[in-house]
Amino acid sequence: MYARPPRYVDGLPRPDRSLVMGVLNVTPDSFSDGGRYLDPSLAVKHGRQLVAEGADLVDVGGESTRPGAARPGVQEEIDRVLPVVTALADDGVLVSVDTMRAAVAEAAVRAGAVLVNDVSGGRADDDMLATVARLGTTYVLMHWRAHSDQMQQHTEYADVVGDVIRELAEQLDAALAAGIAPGRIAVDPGIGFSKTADQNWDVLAGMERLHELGHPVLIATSRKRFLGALLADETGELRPPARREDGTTATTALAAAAGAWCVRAHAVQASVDAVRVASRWAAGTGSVGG
Ligand code: PMM
Repeated sequence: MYARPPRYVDGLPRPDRSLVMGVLNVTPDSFSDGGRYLDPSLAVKHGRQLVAEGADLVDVGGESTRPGAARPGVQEEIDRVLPVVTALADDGVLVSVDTMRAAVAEAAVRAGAVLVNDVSGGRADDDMLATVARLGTTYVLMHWRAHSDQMQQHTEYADVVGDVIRELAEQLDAALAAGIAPGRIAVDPGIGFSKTADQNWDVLAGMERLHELGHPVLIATSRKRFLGALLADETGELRPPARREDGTTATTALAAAAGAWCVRAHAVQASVDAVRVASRWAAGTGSVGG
């Protein structure tokens, strides 16, 4: 059993359960919701819906990170996310911005975002860590080896959990050296990023070891391909993203039980229910055992 890391990230809510971050991709090509919310008014409406279902945070992204995806220009990414971040933040929603770019992070934080969710953990843009430090915002630092068009060519590990922890520790050192406050950093092993399906399962099975890093842990499994592969039909056809929801609810509950600080999900209500169940299960009534 590994020591639990700090349960909270400074500046964010502290419920007695894992937080739930709702996914809002303002992209033409994300694997699950790509193209549905490119119109800002539809995106804002969906963001409000995620909050109504219980999302603690809404994660607005303007770049698809699915394997092989092409990158938008910086201005294009800003133009996608900014109206949505602004409208939701003006409503009082806690908005996180899913970006690898310092300029996008800065524009979003100035428009009211409270968290920068960087799937490259500071590795894609040399200005990111200093920018986050200067803005004084909270930061999700994910394990990352390469951009989406290359990432599945970087899946060699001696011991996937140990290697992810070591590489995350290096990224954390850089973030702290850049001046980001330790209490404002969460870590994420990057399920599906430079990992095969089996490696994703190994990381999840070893998730409690991530607590060694001493930072709250975010786990994002929602509708990902490794669930589609597990739940493939008898011909080997992957289960499509929209039908990976029950599998996602299961991984969410298990991640919460293993001490995840936050889970990231497309269908928020089921994930909120799952983390509430996990929290209540862990609390018991105090009358069992002895
Ligand atoms: N996965 C996606 C996007 N953003 N952010 C974090 N912190 N961790 C992840 O694993 C992650 C992420 C994949 O794309 P999606 O938005 O279509 O789920």
